[in-house]
Amino acid sequence: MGRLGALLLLLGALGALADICNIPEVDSSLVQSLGQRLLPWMDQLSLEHLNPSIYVGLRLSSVEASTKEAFYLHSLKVDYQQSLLRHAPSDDNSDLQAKPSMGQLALYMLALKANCEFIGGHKGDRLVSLLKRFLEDEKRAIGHDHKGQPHTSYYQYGLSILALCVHQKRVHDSVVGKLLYAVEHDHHLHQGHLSVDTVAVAGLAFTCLERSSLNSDLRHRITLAIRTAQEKVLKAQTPEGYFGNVYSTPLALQLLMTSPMPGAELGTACLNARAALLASLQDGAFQNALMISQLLPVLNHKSYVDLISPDCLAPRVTLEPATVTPSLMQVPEFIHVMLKVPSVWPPYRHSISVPAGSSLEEVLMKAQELGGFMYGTQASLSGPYLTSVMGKEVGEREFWQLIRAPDTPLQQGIADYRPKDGETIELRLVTW
Ligand code: B12
Repeated sequence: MGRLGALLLLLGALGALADICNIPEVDSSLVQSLGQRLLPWMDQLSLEHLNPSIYVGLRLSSVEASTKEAFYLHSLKVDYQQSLLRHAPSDDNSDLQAKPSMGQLALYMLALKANCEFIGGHKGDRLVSLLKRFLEDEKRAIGHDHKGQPHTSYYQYGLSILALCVHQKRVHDSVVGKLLYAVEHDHHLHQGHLSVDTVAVAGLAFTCLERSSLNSDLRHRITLAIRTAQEKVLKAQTPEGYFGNVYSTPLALQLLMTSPMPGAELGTACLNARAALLASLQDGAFQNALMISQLLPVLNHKSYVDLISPDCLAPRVTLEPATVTPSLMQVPEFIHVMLKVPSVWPPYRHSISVPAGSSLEEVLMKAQELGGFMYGTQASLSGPYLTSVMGKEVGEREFWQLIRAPDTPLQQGIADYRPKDGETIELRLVTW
């Protein structure tokens, strides 16, 4: 073989290597400290706080919360089964709005499978048919012409197809067809910009369908849509290395890790994302339990698609509660945050003084205490979700967007974001 041949062979080999998204092992103490942050959340056992995503994340990780984990699953089962009774079968759709939502039921089904439990029996059948009913309802909301929107979101739609799929439960081709159409015509998945999280979940759902040979009449479209989803995620890589933003990168990596991509610089892209994630971990960006739960599988080379046949006997390192070093009592330093709500009349604008390190939620509380400001929240798996400001509740497809002036949407919610001194935070009512 001539020199040119050898060179071509080498390039070919390198190209083939670059097709795989491989995340080299990260320091195990880093993974453990992430896992430890979930432990306090696992003591909160009310329906409002129970979070099936935490259980799924831990089971797909390299760490375990020993007895706490089993008790947590038990609590999930008790609460979710009870709420299933409230979802009495009827043709009236009003009860579909009741808690838990379609996406939460889907996550609960993923949690059961993460414990290697197959859905079966009367209770299981009920859960499956409820989720299918939710999907049918959402399919109708999207409509024949695909012009409508699901009541929840395409994210929850994808999550539900994925959850049914890992339990080998088939949904109608027309249900899968709506998600395929959305990925093929991506304006449906935008929320102002492309939602990488949503595309990633859709891609994971399609990968599960492909591997489980479900909806085989759609096989060709499904294979293409996996590729399209991967390409969209890759295209959304930022100069720092994130896919979308830091918090969509875990789900994006879950998708990219599941299928090789010939001809793309997948390997390098994933290595860059890993480096960016590690830097953000050092900066303490991952404090939110839901975010940690989506990241832990990635650090263990796993994705939700692995729930098709999970390895429930894989050894995991037992987490010990973190030792808290008592901090010295210090006189708190105070900062000023300007809080602005221009979309109400009269517009609200006040400087609020809070101890340094306070969360945005603490700023809102302080403003409410001072008078002239009101807000309301709703518990969600990501934490408290801001639903009303100055008595103005969000309408259909509206939300209170959190903005750092002049125009930067926050990447964290009110409980996690800690404003700096002199910052202006605007609460803006927008449609999505
Ligand atoms: C859909 C979605 C939205 C929709 C929700 C409306 C709807 N009907 O679905 C819209 C566009 C309105 C939205 C808004 C926001 N979102 Co959002 N959202 C998502 C997404 C894609 C899926 C959420 C979901 O359905 N989960 C599954 C169901 C089963 O869980 P759930 O808890 O029941 O779902 C509810 C909550 O998630 C809530 N919600 C949605 N986003 C957020 C964000 C926060 C911080 C909280 C507390 C709640 C919340 O709405 C869901 C439906 O009721 C996630 C992606 C992800 N990786 O999780 C991002 C995500 C959770 N959102 C995020 C952010 C930052 C926001 C905003 C704070 C953006 C902003 N600057 O204003 C706002 C919330 C502001 C507020 N009012 O409190 C981040 C959170 C990162 C973090 N550190 O925790 C994520 C991870 C996206 C990302 N990659 O940046 N979001």
